[in-house]
Amino acid sequence: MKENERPTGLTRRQILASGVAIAGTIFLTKERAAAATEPHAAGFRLTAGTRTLAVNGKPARVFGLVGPNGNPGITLSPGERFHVDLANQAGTSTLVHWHGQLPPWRQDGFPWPQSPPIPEGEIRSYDYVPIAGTYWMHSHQGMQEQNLMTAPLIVRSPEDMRADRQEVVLMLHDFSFQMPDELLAGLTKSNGGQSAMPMGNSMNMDSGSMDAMNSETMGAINMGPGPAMDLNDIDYDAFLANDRTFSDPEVIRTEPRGRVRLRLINGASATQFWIDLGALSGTVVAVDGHPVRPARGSRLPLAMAQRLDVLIDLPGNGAYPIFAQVEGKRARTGIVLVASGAVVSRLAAEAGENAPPVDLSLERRLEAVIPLASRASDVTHRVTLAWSINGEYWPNVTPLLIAHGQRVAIEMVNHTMMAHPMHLHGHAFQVVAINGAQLAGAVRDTVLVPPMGSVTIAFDADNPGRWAFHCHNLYHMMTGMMTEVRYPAII
Ligand SMILES: [Cu+2]
Repeated sequence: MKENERPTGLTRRQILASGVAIAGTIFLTKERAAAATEPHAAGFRLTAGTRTLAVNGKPARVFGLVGPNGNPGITLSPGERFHVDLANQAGTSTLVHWHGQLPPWRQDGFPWPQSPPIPEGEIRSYDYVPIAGTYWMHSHQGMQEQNLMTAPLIVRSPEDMRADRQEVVLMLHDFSFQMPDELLAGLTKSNGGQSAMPMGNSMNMDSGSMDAMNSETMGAINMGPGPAMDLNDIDYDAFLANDRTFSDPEVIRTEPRGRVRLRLINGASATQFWIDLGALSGTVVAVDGHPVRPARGSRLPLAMAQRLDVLIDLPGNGAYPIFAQVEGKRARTGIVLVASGAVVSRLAAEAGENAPPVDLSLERRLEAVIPLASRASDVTHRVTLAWSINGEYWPNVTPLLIAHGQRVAIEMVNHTMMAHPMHLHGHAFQVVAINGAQLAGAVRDTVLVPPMGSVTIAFDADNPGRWAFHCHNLYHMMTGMMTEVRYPAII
């Protein structure tokens, strides 16, 4: 393990005093908070550009989103507006979505005719009141997300500032040296007489035809009795944690018995992970930025686009790897928390056995700290998921029309043997039923709908406009698994 570019042997207070910045690590102090809440006449500068990473010893040209301090993304202090000037220097048009945030719809970063992509060389300004928590940003233009046009978007709460915990952001990616359109073409081409994923047609993808899929290419695993379940559309070259593979992981210095808030972001395009805290145990305190009642665990499922905030109190003066293992595979990535002075031994790039499919075991245990107000739904939309939504493929879709002020429920019924992480733009919803069993679950923005199962979400229609509602598997979205939720404002 190389860590020669990392400061060593410093205590947390020495680091604070020296002003040394450690990548991926932010220490909170009252002074810093005060400085950061001064008004900004101009917006924060966020630059969409390109950069070169070393992946498996080879150079890889990727996109990036770099904030005002030269680090990926944006971190806002309590009370700060999301006042951002997004400069496009990516060499191509782009548009960035502030995933999970609740801006007016024209600022959402989705390529509607009313909010088209930003041409190369131009700047677009955004200004809205953000909601606190662990969020992220990603291009919603073409398949740029796969080429790492993604970054953290952290909005701190006053409680975060008071907590005096070391914040560690861990952002996950899947990486291929192939271009995304080649990966997509590989998925959608004919596969032994069966189309792996139909494009823009009404092919019936019921469980029978799914069972007949080629299990080698689709990564299907047999779950014992019953039909095979499909995982991992793409065979990636690497999995990245904060842009690094597990052969050369980011090493984050902590104090002995340090107190950490781990902000986990699954920014992967088509990969779900199990977060494995190794020898540590953690307490989940927020999902998708929204607080939940504390839930303890050391192995935590993380679907595409979801986030987890986990409090970890280090038990001593050691080196503590945080693993993220790909579902259905032995491949893993991660970072290492290292208390001062501890020796880091080399970590195996693969786990001993395949991880199981990411499931809803954690989702069922979650309970929002601030649930929706108690109220019956005014309308329930039932949508079927089958690589399409209600049998329609984006952009040839019929919008789900709702009305401003309604309590809306959406029951999503999955007719495939693959789980789909469904994301609604511009709203926080509560998970209110899983496979027909009611619960008062988490408030969040992305939820996994299990194979052949169902999930019902509820939300208040309080942010009128046009909102994308889609599967967050990039390849499923690109082949049409997206629709629109639309309602005009009551004036
Ligand atoms: Cu999907």
